[in-house]
Amino acid sequence: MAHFPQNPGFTSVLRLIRLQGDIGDLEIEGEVPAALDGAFFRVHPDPQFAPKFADDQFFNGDGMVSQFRFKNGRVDFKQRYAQTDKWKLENAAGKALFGAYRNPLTDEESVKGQIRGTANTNVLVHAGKLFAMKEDSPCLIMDPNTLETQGYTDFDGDLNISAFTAHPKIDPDTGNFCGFGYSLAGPLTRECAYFEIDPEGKIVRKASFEVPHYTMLHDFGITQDYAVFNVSPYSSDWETLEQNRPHFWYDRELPFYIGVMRRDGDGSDMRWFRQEPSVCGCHVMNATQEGTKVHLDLPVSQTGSLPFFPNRDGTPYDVKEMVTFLSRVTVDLASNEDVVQSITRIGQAPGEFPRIDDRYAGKAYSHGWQITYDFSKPYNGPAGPFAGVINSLTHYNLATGQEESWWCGPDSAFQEPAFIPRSADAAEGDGWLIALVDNHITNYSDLCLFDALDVTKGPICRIKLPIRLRQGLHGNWVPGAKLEAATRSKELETA
Ligand code: V55
Ligand code: FE
Repeated sequence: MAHFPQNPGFTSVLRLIRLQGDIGDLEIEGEVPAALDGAFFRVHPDPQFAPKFADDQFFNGDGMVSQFRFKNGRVDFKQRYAQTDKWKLENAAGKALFGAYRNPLTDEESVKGQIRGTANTNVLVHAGKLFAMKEDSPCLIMDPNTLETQGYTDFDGDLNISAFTAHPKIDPDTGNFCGFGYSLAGPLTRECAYFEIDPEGKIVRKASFEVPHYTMLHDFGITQDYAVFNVSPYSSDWETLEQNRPHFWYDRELPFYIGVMRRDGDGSDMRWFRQEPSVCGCHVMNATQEGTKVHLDLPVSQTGSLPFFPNRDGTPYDVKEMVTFLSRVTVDLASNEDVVQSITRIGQAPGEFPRIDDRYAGKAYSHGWQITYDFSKPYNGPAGPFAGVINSLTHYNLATGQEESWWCGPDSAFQEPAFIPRSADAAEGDGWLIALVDNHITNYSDLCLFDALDVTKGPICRIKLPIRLRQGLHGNWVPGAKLEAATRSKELETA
């Protein structure tokens, strides 16, 4: 029955995994620090059934959530599908019912109007729940200990919006989960919302705004006072959806914008600062405020950086222009002109998947990390998308401008890292970086721990899986105390 497309999106390095299960006491090379108590969660797209269209986008796969639980020097692995409404409907039917990425026109009649989300983009524990997130749909709740799915939530009716972010920020001072939603009035619309959820799970702030053009509003930054957005020249239209072409196209004639609004307002103060000729941004490292200035630090390319969202006019991308360099984009709220003040390169090693010590979200900070492309190094693995290019881990000391990298060797590629503080009150950057290193020759993944401020010495230990996980998107570390609190509150609920 299962005939998956025989093309680079589903074969070789991108072959599907679809494995749910548990492996206790994973094999370890080196020593896992005994004091490390918590879990690393991450997610990858992994279509449950052969897609309706052979050219289906990587971003359309059902979310498969992995949990690596660390305690007493031992690591246990657990992996489950995020059982979205889509997953359940298709599971019952035994086949795909939903069509192309972000295109409801391609769905079967039987599922028209159902939530199309795949929960495949990010996972993070907040208010005792695991939030499994996709930017086109509400927040899916899972149990952070068992990975059982509870279902979509509207936060007791207080967050009645059709789409939730996949790139929240946790305010280190309030513990609030800061997020947004876009395309809220239906496909291709400009309506957006900003919201905050307190540590108990209550909605405490809500604001609305509009983007200058419909776009993929993928990530953002917070500062103490502001929410800071980046709008790239990605957009779409009904003709594109009717013809079932890739949902997003890139039009470099459109401006790039930075949007700044107060976090404590209703959104009516939102200001959009234009940058022409446009550049392209996506993921955010951090945002900071300095007097009347607001900085957004993010990898920036000169043109679209996602090859499966093509140029609107059909011309091929210039590969050199697609490379992303860590940059600081600055706007000045005191200026009367709605233009970006400056874009300055702050990192030399090209890369993506920016991370920080999350205790410094929105604050002046010195340390950032990305997985990076060292084009000078050889690669032994098979050709194809995501193959062998993200081969290094780079630490950027933004205070000194120094950078240090570690190359993972010719057989492997990195997935997104996350930072783990050594202790709750450790200095900024004092701790570990955790990242999957996928070996494309042996087809095993190692979860590696690095000394965050000295990545050059390579992993201090490798936690070895007997399989290779599929290329994923995002994930986060959660301390053990939060997982235990989640267990206790669940026991109370069911007592
Ligand atoms: C991104 C990823 C998505 C998506 C939209 O990295 C944008 C960008 C995994 O899904 O739906
Ligand atoms: Fe992302």
